[in-house]
Amino acid sequence: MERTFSIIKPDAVQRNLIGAILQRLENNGLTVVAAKMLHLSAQQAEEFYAEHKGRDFYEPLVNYMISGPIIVQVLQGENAIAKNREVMGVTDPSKAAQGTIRADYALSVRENSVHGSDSPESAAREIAFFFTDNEICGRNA
Ligand code: RTP
Ligand code: MG
Repeated sequence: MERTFSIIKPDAVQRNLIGAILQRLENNGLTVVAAKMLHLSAQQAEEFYAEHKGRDFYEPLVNYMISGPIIVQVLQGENAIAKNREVMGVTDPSKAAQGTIRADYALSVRENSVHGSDSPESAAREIAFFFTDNEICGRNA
């Protein structure tokens, strides 16, 4: 069992897609073991995406991520990190495989509906960024 960190981003929350996205994740063997809704501050968004600081898309990305509430969650399952990325589809929805969340729901490369950790190291960092151990309800991964 593995854990990964997932965000349902502002564009999806705003369009009432929380349920549709969770359905996709759950249908693919991912179980929600922690979740909350919050509205990021600019400082939190800048820190969360610090790895992209200096890239041309960094500032618009931060502004988008603070444009409305998001759902942050911990998903657990077999190969959860790779499975979540597979169900999400690639960053650019026009290049995402058919049937993926981004192909079906994302609006643009930036407003792409979901986030998923890309490695065990980023999953650990991102989970700890938003959750304490006792907020995570699954069995130990
Ligand atoms: P994420 O981290 O959100 O799961 O997405 P990702 O790995 O597929 O994409 P990443 O390269 O980490 O970029 C983080 C987020 O920045 C926005 N972005 N905009 N060219 C652009 O305008 C651009 N490129 C990336 C997206 O919201 C992307 O998910
Ligand atoms: Mg990424």
